[in-house]
Amino acid sequence: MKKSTAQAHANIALVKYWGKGDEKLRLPVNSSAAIALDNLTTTTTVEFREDLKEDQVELVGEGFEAGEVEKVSKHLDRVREIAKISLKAKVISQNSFPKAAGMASSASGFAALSVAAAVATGLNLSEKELSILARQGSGSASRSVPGGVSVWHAGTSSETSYAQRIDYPKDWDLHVLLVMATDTSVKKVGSTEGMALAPTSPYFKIAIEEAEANIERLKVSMRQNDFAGFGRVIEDECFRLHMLCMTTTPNILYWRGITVEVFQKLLKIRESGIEAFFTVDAGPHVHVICQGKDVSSVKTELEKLSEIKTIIDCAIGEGTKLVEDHLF
Ligand code: 2P0
Repeated sequence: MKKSTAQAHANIALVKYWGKGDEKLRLPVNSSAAIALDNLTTTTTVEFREDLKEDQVELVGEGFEAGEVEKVSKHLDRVREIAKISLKAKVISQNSFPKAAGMASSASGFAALSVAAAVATGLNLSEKELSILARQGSGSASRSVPGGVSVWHAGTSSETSYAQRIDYPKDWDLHVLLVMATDTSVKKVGSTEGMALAPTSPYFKIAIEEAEANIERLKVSMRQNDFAGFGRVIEDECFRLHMLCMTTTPNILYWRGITVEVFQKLLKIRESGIEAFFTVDAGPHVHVICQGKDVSSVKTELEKLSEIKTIIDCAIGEGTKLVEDHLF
């Protein structure tokens, strides 16, 4: 069996995934859309070997958290089942970004693992099949397989729930600024745990309809080269996700004071004609979507807020690909 290494980018959702129709298969309750981030990568090397009695799994640097090694092994089982092999694997993975960056590494992690493991067994899966495989490890990983700007079709079965790239206006030089606040001392509710509560919100059903409508609005804004319209959908989606979180039992509040301060600063920046839009995932940090020409003015303004620690500028990342430099 050959040793294979894949590199995947993290992604940030424009239309959010928050709720599963099928927990085991990770079928989402609604379609979602995302941008892959070029600066945030996970590189993973996989080799299936005769001499191993158990999977040997390592995350360079910070190490895995409780339960993560089992999730990786379970994902390798999915690949073993497709490839019809029983060999255990050695896996080494490395993130280009620290956990403190506030970005989950499960999307890039399971996308890189899926591609590296599939190729290591000799399987020749299509991008669609790889997206379906990655989705079962972590839902958002389905979108890191195609990369670029992608839509994950909710689908009605495992075979119909996958992500693919969509076109956007060529002259949109899309950038995402990851705005990291100093104070993140908020009770952590992980995404998997948080989204399991979504059906307890009285607004759950309407939120699903709203998400599907927002996928369409997003596509229309891109077809019509309407960047302001694109931004409106992104901010509506930010509020849709957090409205859901705030109205579950128990309620989840991911925002901190600084989260709202950044929103207000961006609204002010927009008054001067700069098109920069906010979104927030399952945490307190704001992500700003703007165009390359406006990155430095937006950064300069946001850095004036004393509670901002650092701002990471990302352009659009590619899809998950094989690389030659193995980690072992
Ligand atoms: C998203 N998030 O669309 C949403 C918005 C976080 C907030 O997808 O349970 O780690 O592994 O399928 O993919 C994070 O959820 O969840 C996520 P699982 P995942 O990006």
